[in-house]
Amino acid sequence: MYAAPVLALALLHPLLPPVSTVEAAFDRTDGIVPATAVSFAPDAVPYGAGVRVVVQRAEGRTTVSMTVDGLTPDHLYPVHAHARACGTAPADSGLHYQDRPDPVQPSTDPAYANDRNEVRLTLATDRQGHAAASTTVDWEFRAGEAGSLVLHAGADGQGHALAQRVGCVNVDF
Ligand SMILES: [Cu+2]
Repeated sequence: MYAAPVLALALLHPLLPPVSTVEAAFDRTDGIVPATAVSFAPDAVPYGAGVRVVVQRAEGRTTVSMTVDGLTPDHLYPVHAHARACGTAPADSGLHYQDRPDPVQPSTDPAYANDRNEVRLTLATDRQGHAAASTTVDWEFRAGEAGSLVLHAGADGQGHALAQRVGCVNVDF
């Protein structure tokens, strides 16, 4: 009698692309319970600012979408997928995740350090401090080798991300 609903679910499931979703507020790094999203610079990423991340995988491709609220108005935040989870120190999230790993790390070779081989987004906030960005790459993450999305402080005149890390969100890629 209970077989029908179970069968229906089993048939439906393969039609839906796997999704992981994170909804969190940026918090301090020294909370009693480690926060899902942390700020290293409350002037750039205020405590309580909201973040939502959706990861979709389908047919070997991965789409990462991100929205933020309550950040600095009219500002650019370069965002990358990093190898490790957020920690209490900005460097804890490690290096950039790369589909084809550059044998020389940290990677600066544009053949590897580019937006096709890495997940890179730019959050451009409006006058209310809201931004949304999305990117799709032609690959899927290797299990357990990426842990976070890191917000950098800004971009230089050439559009390169500044090294300073102002925020971090744990994501199950
Ligand atoms: Cu980065």
